[in-house]
Amino acid sequence: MKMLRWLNGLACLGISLTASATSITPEVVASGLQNPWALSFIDQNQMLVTERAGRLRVVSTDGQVGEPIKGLPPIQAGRQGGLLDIITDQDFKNNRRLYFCYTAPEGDDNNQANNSTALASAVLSADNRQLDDVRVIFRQKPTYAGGFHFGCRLVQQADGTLLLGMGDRFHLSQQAQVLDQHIGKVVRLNPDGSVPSDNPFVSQVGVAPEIWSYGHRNIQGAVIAADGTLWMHEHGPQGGDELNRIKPGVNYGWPVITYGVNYGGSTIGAGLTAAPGMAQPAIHWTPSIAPSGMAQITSDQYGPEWRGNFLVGSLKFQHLVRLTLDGNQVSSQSVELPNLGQRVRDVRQGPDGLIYILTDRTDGQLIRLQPT
Ligand SMILES: [Ca+2]
Repeated sequence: MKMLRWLNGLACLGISLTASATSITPEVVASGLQNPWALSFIDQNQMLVTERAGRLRVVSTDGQVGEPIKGLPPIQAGRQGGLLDIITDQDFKNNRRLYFCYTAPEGDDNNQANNSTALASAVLSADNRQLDDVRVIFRQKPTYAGGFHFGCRLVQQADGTLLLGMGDRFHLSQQAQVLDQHIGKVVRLNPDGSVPSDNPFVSQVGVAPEIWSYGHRNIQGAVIAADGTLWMHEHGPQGGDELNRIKPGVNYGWPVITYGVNYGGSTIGAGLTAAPGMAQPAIHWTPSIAPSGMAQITSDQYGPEWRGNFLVGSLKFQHLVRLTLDGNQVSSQSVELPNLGQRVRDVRQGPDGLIYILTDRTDGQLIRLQPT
């Protein structure tokens, strides 16, 4: 029934559902991960995996799960918050540096009610057991006493700059349109946390210089495509989940325009779906799929039909959505792993060209997608 409604929702968008010649089989690599949130490979056979409760482990492609890595900063885990995304520096092989975002208590006191999304960098010890030189390089301002909408997806561009997508803290949605702080924003930072001189608002008085784009609700997936374009998806309220191509200085509209409605069905604001000066999404989903995690397939492992496609995890429908892009538009989408039966939290391509996903439950799994 749910699926039927979802398919009807897609039909309303006029986007065709394609049948796929490729089929994939999920292969469980590791189990027993507690609400794993993100993975990032550190070599051919090993990856870092975050657990939302505040642990970081090395997991290998043959299924070995390492002990928690020491040296994480104070993390306020609870509700949607905790240790969230992680990526390795583009020069990780030489500098062992990584970046992670998480829910940080205000100050360093973990008893503080106020918290915010923070971004830290650290160096992973040669034996993979310890984080050294841990530096908190950014904190979302203002802090807030809440447990929802931390966003927290992170990518590094070829120029080394970091892009962090955040959320609106659920109760602060109006501030996504206010530019003197970081609620509902994407920010761009140098690896040391300083502000790049070519950020779109650096010369504007009264605007937070870290801002790259704004008007976001809760960003849960980010990819830099092979052509260098940046894409992020975000949760809508009831309906109206979006995938956007992210460009500097652009207003993505939340909460002024949205294809969703309030929980319960009332309209949001004036009930607008479009307005001057506000970007339209590349695709939107009603009912919500609750996207989480996203990867572009750049390998040939799944054949030419899938090469270049995006794979988006769905928390709600417990499957993957495969998107074919045509420039700035999505030309088709299809459901993959319809019988997975687990909430998909993260989706990444490994060095072997295969896709790895994490599932969100207390006995979460690392799953490799084998082409068949
Ligand atoms: Ca939008």
